Amino acid sequence: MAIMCCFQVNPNREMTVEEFKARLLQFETDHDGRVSHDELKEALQSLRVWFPWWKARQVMKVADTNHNGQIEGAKEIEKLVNYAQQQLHMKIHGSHDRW
Ligand SMILES: [Ca+2]
Repeated sequence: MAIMCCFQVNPNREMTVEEFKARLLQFETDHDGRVSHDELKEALQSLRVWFPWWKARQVMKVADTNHNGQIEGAKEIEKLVNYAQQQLHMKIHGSHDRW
């Protein structure tokens, strides 16, 4: 896909919350503003996270607080970011307040 070439994030590099969110939105293919398990899996895969399917499942368990199968809204996304930082050891920083 053409859009992929313009937005490369080095997975070993530190990134901001905004960059992480942008990365997620890149894989948010149905453009409903929410991130499904499959979309999350694709995003994790692109960040070279091991076992992306399983990790995405773990993230959904933690972050999908209303259990609708989608990560949406500031609260759920904040949980997703926290999980990525703490469990996936991604170097994401920046304020969560802006979400
Ligand atoms: Ca949800």
